[in-house]
Amino acid sequence: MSDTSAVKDALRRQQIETPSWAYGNSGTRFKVFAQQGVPRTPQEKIDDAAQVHRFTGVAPTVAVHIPWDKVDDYAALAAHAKEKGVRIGAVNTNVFQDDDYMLGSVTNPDPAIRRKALAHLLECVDIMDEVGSRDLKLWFSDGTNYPGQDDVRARQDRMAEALAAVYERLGDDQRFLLEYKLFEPAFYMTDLPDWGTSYAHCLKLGPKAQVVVDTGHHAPGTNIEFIVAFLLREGKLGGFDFNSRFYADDDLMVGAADPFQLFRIMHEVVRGGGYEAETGVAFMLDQCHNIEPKIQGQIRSVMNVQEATAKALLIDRDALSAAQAAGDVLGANAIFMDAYNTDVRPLLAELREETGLHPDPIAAYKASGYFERVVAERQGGQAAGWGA
Ligand code: PSV
Ligand code: MN
Repeated sequence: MSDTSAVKDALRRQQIETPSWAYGNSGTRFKVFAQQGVPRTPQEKIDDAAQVHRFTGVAPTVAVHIPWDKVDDYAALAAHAKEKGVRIGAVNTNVFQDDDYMLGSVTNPDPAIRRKALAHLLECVDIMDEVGSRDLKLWFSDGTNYPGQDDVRARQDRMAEALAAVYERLGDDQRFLLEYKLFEPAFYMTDLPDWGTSYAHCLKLGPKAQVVVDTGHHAPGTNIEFIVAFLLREGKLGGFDFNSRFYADDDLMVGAADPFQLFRIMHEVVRGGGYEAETGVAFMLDQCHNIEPKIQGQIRSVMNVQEATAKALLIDRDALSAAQAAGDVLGANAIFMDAYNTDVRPLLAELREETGLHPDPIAAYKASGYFERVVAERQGGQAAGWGA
């Protein structure tokens, strides 16, 4: 096993970003269930995110989503976050909820709609300037439902044109993270369906264009850790949108459906140097808590990422390399599994206590009375949710 104090040092440096939309009401196309105490404003979402950081100590940033988190004064929003002990992280764009985007946003056959979509993306870079954000996260729902519906190649040209315009606008310390998704809401063809397509667009543009791996956006059975290893090797892994899935893009809590996959991913991250701050890999959550309490759901998810990371850090790398070089198939696998099967909860509890935190973040959060307080306070107004 690796040196425990080195593992602890590495875990102390970990930063996991939570998404503002995870604190609002969410659901499926069938029903959005309203929960008690849900934030009504971007400020209240930040307040909730600050609780996750308060009890885990490793979630210092919160991603925003425009226009769901639209405010008149973004500098004031950033100041609010600072006051609560967190910062604004990635700015997420939204070119999927306007009627105009029925046939696509930046790939729409209508140039006026393409211009509108691009204007939104550029506006989001203005917001990044105001809140001091490094990352613009681009997810496009663009695609087609029927063969022959539009010219696939022309849509790639339009995508490339929009991405180049956004790239041009980025400041020296800014970058965009380009997401891909196999399907949904488009059911025949998605304009950025896989990592290879995102990678090809990013490669053409330069170092400020990076690929983001949303763990829910692949075909079942896809070897996501291979994608991670490859992108890291190419210097093109911008970050993760963590969540877990049983079937499609389920947006369930990361590490809930397949903790072993999360461990395998974190192993490739550690192996490829992606855990080092200078590589700039952003560890973000992109989840919806449809039926479970939201702040607790985020805390649980952060802990799941920590546990997978701790296990990955515990892999005896020297012994693994030696077994691999010797062609010792079972020996290498045993070293790998040994780390996975280690119960890292005591180590993480100890680490939290060393940093002045309660060893059990969920218990501490529950005992804090925060939930009861916001349930009482957040009366009236419009609870945040999809489209709000
Ligand atoms: C839609 O699939 C999605 O989950 C994308 O992954 C984005 O990152 C997220 O919504 C927020 O726009
Ligand atoms: Mn995502």
